[in-house]
Amino acid sequence: MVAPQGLIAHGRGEAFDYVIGERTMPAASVATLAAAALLLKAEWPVISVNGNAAALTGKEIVSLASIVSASIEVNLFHRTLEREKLIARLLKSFGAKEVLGVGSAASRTIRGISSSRANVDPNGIGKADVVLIPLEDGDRAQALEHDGKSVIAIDLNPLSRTSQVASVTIVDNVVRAIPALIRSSRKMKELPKSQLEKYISRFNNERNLANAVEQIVQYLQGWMEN
Ligand code: PTJ
Repeated sequence: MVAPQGLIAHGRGEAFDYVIGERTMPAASVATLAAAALLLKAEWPVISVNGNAAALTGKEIVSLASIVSASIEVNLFHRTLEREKLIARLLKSFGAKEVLGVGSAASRTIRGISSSRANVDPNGIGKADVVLIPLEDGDRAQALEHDGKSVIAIDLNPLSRTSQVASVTIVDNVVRAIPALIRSSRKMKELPKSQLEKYISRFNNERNLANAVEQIVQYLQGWMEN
């Protein structure tokens, strides 16, 4: 399921996890509330799954999708039909009823994406208004935002292109971020849309990313002093 390059991506993530102290920073918790509100308020929320996300949090992604009524779509950078099928099979084994984006189902092309991540399912990411993209860096987040969608990114690197252009970036490890999103979504599920809107409108991704970097610096300063 995981591309060989996924192992390098994993190591890149681990390096950042060490400098954030392998814990959920306050900035990530703030972003999680905005992300849960966005998912719950969305008309067509979609969770995009790549090899790393499936291997690390496949089970939790299926739970989250059911709580926020999101579709699940496989979308790979290193696309092969074999990997798509393996990932879809894993997600189905965790209870997903439908997994979009496999093979010829990914028949719509999003403009501005240079990789095969541009190919999406017209019934999934193609028509989504909110897309959750865990664990990736690249040009897709910007292209999806240009296509009128709100992107929620989960990325340990607050400086990545994806982190910088998403509507909401959760700077945390997916293995902590998805369970936290599940907890928040469960608590916020019954809130009226006006209340959800407040969580969204009060959130500023640029400011929150600056807070995340500040919290990393504080953590490292504390570490050097001890
Ligand atoms: O399965 P595929 O074919 O779609 O390929 C997926 C990978 C991950 C190989 C592909 O998207 C890729 O090469 O990603 P990058 O460009 O290495 O970016 C991965 C991003 O995820 C980096 O910014 C890492 O910091 C971040 N990251 C890595 N591990 C984690 C993570 N973020 C959150 N949690 C992690 N566990």
